[in-house]
Formats: sequence, structure tokens, C-alpha cells
Amino acid sequence: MTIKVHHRLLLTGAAGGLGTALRERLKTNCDILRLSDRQNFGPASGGEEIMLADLADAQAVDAMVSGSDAIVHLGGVSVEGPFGPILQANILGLYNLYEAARQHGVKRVVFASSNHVTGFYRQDETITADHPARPDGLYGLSKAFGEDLSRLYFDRYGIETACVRIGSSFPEPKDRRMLATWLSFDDLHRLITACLTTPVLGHSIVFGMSDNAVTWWDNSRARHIGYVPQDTSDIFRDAVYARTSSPDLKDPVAQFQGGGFVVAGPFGY
Ligand code: NAI
Ligand code: 15L
Repeated sequence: MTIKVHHRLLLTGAAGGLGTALRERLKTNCDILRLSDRQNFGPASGGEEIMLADLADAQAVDAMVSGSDAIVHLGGVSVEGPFGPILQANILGLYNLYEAARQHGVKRVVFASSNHVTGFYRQDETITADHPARPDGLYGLSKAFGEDLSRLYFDRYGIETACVRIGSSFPEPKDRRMLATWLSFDDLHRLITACLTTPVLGHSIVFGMSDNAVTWWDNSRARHIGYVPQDTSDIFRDAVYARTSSPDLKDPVAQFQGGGFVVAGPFGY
């Protein structure tokens, strides 16, 4: 299987859960995989280089991006929490990343957005990428900012971006909600590969999910990316039902797509 398209591919957030899962897989997509995070995560192995950088540090981000042909951007705050760190990593950090991309001529970015951009849609609604954002907290709001920022850099400078609204990417679905939102690591890699290789990406929003029977998201606006999931949460359904109780349908956690995120964080619900 030969799928290299880029010479040097930058992966941010490389020390995190998804960065760790993608590290080996993404080596098929490039000659050199440049790994970055703000925390030390050990030495580079074959075909890799490591450049540590805090996303809030414009100079460090500029050096991190320099020489890259494309970026898979996973770095940043990945859960709901106080605004300060979200502001630094997900808002200022994203601006720094796109400014560096513009200055160094990087033309394609895969941005790890989140289902929490639309977390306040209900679990009995099916939405497309055309539905307006309804963030379920400060974290989701920061990802909505990232989607808008990347659109500006496409419209003005032609930098193509796939905003991948990742559902729940873990080894297995942990609860009943994740039967709808689950994205296997292999499907995540398939989706990123499709985003990196499709001839014309433009500025696109795609929901990051496996081929789950229950779903709240319709990817028909993203057919041009060519993502075909091959895994499904359905094989876990009986086990998840056996170990979890029926949801209280009056509970916002069970009503809204964002699940626990709709009540998390500094303000509550
Ligand atoms: P994670 O929290 O395990 O990894 C994030 C990484 O970003 C960490 O290694 C952290 O050190 C780094 N980071 C945080 N602030 C930084 C800063 N200021 N400068 C440089 N690096 C910084 O998160 P995970 O699960 O690996 O997610 C990766 C990305 O995908 C995140 O952007 C997250 O929002 C997004 N995502 C993940 C989902 C999932 O199911 N795992 C679902 C939806 C979105
Ligand atoms: C996210 O955006 C988080 O990064 C991840 O940790 C999960 O909680 C996921 O959403 C989810 O909605 O399950």
C-alpha cells in the first residue's frame, strides 16, 4: 500500500491520545513525519523528527511549521475547562499556526475540530455540515472559532483545510452515546488520509465517525473527500447495553449530542 503524498508532514499534539495512535499510521502518508507537542515525549525513531513547541508561542510555532508540506493539527486543549488555557492553545495557538502556514506556503491542513461545535443539537436530530454551530461550552466554541479562522485563511490565502469534527475516538465506545459518536483509530487514519490526498479539498467540514448504525450526523456534504469508514460501533452494542443503565431522558446529558460536555465546565448548565 503506497499512499505517500507529502514529503514532510507535521503532526501536532503528538504526545496525546490520538497523536500516539496516529504516529505509526501516518508514516505511510509522508517521507518525514515531524512530531510536535509542548511536552517531551521521548526520542524520534526512523522517519521521524521532533520539534517541541507551545502553540501560544508564535516564534516556536513558526519554527515548527517551517519546512512542512502539510499539517495534521491535533494539539490543544481537548476537553471543557477554564477559558485561559483554551484561549492560549485553541484560539491564539490556532492563529499562530495559520499565520505560520501562510508565511511558509503550507497549502493543506487537517484540523481536529470536535462534535462539541454542534453539541447542543438534540440526540433525535440528524445534522449536516450546513447546520449552524451550536457549541456546548467554551471548548466547543474554540473549535467553532478554528473552523471560522481556517475558512478565512482559505478564502483569503487559499490554504485548504478539512475541519474534522471528531466524535469519540477511543479504542472502544465507553457508553451508549459513543455508539453514535465512535470513530475507530483506523477509520480516523482513513479519514485523515482522504483529507490529505483528495485532489480538491477546499474548506470542508466532515464529521469524524465510523459506520455506526445509530448516527446524528450526515456526511453528504463531504463526499468529495472520499472517506469510506470500514469499522462500526455496532459490534460493541450488546456489551455497552449490558454494562450501562437506560438514560434518564429528562437529563440534558441524554438529550443533547454533546452528552456530558453540555453540563461540564466553569458555568454548569
Ligand atoms: P489529548 O488531550 O490527549 O492531546 C492533546 C495534546 O495537545 C496533548 O499532548 C497536549 O500536551 C497538547 N497540547 C495542549 N496544549 C498545548 C499547547 N498550548 N501547545 C502545544 N501542545 C499542546 O487529546 P486527544 O484525545 O489526543 O485529541 C486530539 C485532538 O483531537 C484535540 O484537538 C481534540 O480537541 C480533538 N478531538 C478529540 C476527540 C477524541 O475523541 N479523542 C474528539 C473530538 C476532538
Ligand atoms: C471531544 O472533543 C474530546 O476531545 C474527547 O475527549 C471526547 O470527550 C469526545 O469529544 C466526545 O465527545 O466523546
